[in-house]
Amino acid sequence: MSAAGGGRGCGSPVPQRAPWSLVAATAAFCLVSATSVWTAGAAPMSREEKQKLGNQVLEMFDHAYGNYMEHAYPADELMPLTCRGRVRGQEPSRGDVDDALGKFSLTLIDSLDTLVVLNKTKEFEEAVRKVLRDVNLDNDVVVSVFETNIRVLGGLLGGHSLAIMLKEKGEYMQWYNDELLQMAKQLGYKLLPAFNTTSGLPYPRINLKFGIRKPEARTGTETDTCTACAGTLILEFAALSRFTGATIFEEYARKALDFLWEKRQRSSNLVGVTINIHTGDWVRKDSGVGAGIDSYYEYLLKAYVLLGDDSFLERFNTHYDAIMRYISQPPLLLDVHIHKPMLNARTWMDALLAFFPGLQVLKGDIRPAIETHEMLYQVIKKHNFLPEAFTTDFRVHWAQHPLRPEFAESTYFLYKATGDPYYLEVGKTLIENLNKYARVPCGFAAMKDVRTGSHEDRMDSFFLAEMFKYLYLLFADKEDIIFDIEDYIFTTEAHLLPLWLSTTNQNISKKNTTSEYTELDDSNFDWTCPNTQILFPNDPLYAQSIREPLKNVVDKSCPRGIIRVREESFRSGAKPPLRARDFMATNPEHLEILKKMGVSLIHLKDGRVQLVQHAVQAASSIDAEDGLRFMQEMIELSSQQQKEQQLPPRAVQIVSHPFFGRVVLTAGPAQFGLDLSKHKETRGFVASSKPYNGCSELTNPEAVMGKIALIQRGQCMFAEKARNIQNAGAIGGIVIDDNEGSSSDTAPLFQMAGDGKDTDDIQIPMLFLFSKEGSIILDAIREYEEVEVLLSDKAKDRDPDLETEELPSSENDSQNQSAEQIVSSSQEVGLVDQESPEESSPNSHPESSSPADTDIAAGVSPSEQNSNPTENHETTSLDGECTDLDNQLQEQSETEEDSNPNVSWGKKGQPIDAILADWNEDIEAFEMMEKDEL
Ligand code: DMJ
Repeated sequence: MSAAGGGRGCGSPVPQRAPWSLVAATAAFCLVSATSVWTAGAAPMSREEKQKLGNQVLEMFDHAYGNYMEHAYPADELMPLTCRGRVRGQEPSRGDVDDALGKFSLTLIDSLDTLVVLNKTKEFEEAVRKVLRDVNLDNDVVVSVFETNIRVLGGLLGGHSLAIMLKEKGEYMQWYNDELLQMAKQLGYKLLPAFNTTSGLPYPRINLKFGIRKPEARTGTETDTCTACAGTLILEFAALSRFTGATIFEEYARKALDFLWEKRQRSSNLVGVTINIHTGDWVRKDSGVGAGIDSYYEYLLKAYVLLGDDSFLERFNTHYDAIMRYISQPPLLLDVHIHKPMLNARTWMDALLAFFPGLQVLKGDIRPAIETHEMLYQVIKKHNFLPEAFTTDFRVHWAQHPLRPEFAESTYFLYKATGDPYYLEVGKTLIENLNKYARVPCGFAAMKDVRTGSHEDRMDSFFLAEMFKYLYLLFADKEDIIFDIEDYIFTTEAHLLPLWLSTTNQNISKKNTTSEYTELDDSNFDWTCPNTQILFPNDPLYAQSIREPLKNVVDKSCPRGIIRVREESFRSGAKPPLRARDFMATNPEHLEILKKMGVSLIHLKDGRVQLVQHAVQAASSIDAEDGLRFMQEMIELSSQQQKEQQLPPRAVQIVSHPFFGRVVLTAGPAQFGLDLSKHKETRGFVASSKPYNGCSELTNPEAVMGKIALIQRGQCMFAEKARNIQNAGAIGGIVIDDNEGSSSDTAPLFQMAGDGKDTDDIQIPMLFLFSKEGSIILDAIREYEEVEVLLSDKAKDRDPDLETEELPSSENDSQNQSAEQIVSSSQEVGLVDQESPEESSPNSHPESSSPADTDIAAGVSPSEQNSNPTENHETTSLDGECTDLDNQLQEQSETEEDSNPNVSWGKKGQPIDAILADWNEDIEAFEMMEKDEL
């Protein structure tokens, strides 16, 4: 293989019409050739250490998969906090995320080929039998076409690919007769009605039983889909066609890709995030490499690798050129507008883009891959995980982390390309963090908030499909895997498809494939697959030398202005457009500019000011676009300001046996009482107050004295409850929602407001839990009587090997914590009035902040002052030097590590057996909870 790759001369242009086999081999060559060339830099990792880490990955997989099989199967996913299956319709809806669940044992199917990669052949054989016996693909459920394709169709095809490989080897799967493939075909036919549009772009959702059109289908009225949703089909559909000889699947997927290509914005060569499936108009005209677009690019390049079709490479290269020109601002990747690509469309990045360095490795463009990966790693080091979204100055924008695998994926590819042991150390950190912060007795729980360390009752199937594969492969040597991984390509869900498919059943009609491409000069191809054997031996410290200047890019970053306008956009001497952060409602010049941009200012009765844009009233189309951007900035600015006025969420950590700090509940803060971000945390046993609503003097003061009182929400002010329990001697209070079934997974958190009077007399900390989280504590009391909790702004580490029972309480801690508050100023906590919480706007998904086209309105603060939110922090301007805040941020990041003292809830020197015994007890406890129907 390497001879083929070397012979091609990867650094030189790709031959005009390369035979597929060379193409595939060369791409694979890019990934493997450098592993042996490392000679200096980060200390090499011994084979023993690598094996140890590989074994750790196996044990973690067993923990996740074993708990799914034992407590959730045949449900689609495991709910690791309540240790039961997630069955659609039986849990409160989580919106779009639930569209992946089709009552088809999703996690089992998504895990099939992981079992083989991890050398669990026997388990694979059993799993395949279970799929064939139990899985029904004909349920009356509306599912996402995209998710069903990548997870279920991909999972079945990956399983089939490895089943036939094993069968051929002669030991396992001898009974196998393409049954998974038959299921895949059945599913493929079920998805086809989604393509019944004039554009050929698929509807985003389909009913597995009733398809699209029938009234029972409850879908088919959608008009929009995301680019990735329509553009991430070709690998699975082509594999299905080539495995079965039924050409229709590949034809449909090609048609959708052709349409997207035709619709690219012709001057920028970028695509938007969402598109109208009937008209082909771009609905969202922002463009990046993360949410909504990501795997469209991935599939263009991989379709070329798998199918050997040059048109896919040409398209990919055209887009890649545009990405590197407009979106890539190393080490950042920032969304831009497709029509005005010099303008950034956002001030934050989403976690999905972490796959991009891996794709760049496949492309052969190693330098920017190293840079972006390094930046992402620093964000991870700061927060233990990659938050769903983070700002250009590396603050948390959206704090959730559903155990996404993209960063591990890129780490694996970068290690393969560079052979730099640094990436093994990165992988080791990922393993440690997963075990330390996400591991719960019944699996691994997604992070609800990376800042507090609180969990969400969720373990997505991609965690098993992807994370364990990439982590295991990172540490594995060739002989650790029972087949040659280089004979396969990874789908976006890390399912394995054999490269030999490219020569099988090639008679697919390509009549729709456009032949009209942008003229490409050869320099486009220079980036394709450089010969890493030439690159790295000459400079074995290559990767390190690229990382070095970025060493402190996250910690030393200055908070930035809202959106950067590139110099080019006003190079001609024209005035830079008015930025939202500079806008002053008292400045006549600014008002004049607003008018030109078609933006009018409305003074509302309550003193607030509203901005409305009517694009048609703008002086010119350029002014209209400036106005649109201004409005988007203003919307972002005002939501940022709102967030900054809100208190961050808090954590309630159950620290007594058998939880030992491993279960962390997301809690809403109070606007009164002890501020947990400024003071050390409060730890104590819990006791229910009587009366339970806490609305009058307690009748059981002896029970709550010195304890944390549990009070039910409702019937009086939060402050009144706090006073009553404080008078009874409680050291803290937890208000539990009386609205049965409510949960922080499905409802936006809020903060408890005071009673409109002076609340300085309330000295104890008060936190709010939704009913589901509250029940976990109430059930624990029923089961164990003595339940101790920790109320804090951030969960403490829970490494069972450490023994400290005492909590950190140095002055440093409180200083660090207040610095943290500044860092975490963009929170997703809504405001509440005293009695009935005002529903705050739900957490916005990275995909959901959509720039409107016209007639958009933004509310701004009543102040007629400069609206720059950074002024709140006396901080810096766009490119200014770091000021006080930066120093605080730096101090904070330096001391944060010191103040992270690995406090454990385990007993001194607890042997592994004891820990396992504890965990078994935990599982039993959770089973009890399950019976109680949390
Ligand atoms: C996976 O399901 C796939 O990788 C998809 O392309 C996007 N990301 C999720 C996991 O984060």
